[in-house]
Amino acid sequence: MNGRATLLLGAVLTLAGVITIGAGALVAPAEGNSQGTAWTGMMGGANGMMGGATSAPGPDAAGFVAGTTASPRLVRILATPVLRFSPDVVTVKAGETITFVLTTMGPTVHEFMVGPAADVAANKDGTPEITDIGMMQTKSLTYTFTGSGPFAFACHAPGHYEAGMKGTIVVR
Ligand SMILES: [Cu+2]
Repeated sequence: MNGRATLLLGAVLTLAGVITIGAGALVAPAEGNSQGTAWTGMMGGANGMMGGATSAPGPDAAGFVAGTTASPRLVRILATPVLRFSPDVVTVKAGETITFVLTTMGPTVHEFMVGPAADVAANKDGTPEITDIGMMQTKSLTYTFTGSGPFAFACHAPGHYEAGMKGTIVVR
C-alpha cells in the first residue's frame, strides 16, 4: 500500500472513530430542569450531525484520566439561550490540559474565554478565547491549568457576562 492510500485509510478510520464516540451517552447538564433535558436532547442531534465527542470523566468520577498536552481531556459545554453555560462549574486536576468543546444552542452568538479568573473577569486582551460561536456551531479551545488558580470562564459577547454568562473552574 502506498503512503497516500495509508493516509486516506487513516483519515477514514479516524472519522469512523469520532462518529462512534458521538453516538455515546451525553453528560447531563448541571441543572436538572426540563430545559436542560431539552438541550441535552438537541445535543444528541448536534452530535449526530457534527460527530462531536462527549465529555470525559472528571477528577471526581470513575474512569478519570488526567488530560495532558499530548492527550487533552475533553469537556463539552453548552452555551444556552438563557445566557448560561451548562455546566457552569468544571473540575480539573492541577496541571491538566483540557480541550473545551463549546456548542451554541439557540440563535444568540456566544464567545468562550478561559484563564486566570481576574483576566477573564476583566476581558483582558490575550486571554485565550474563541468567538463567533453561532447557532448549532461547535468550536474548541485547549488550555493547560498551571498552578492553583483561581481560574474561570466567561462569555464576553455584549451584555452576556453582566447577565451571568460565566463559569468556575475548581482545581483539585
Ligand atoms: Cu454569550
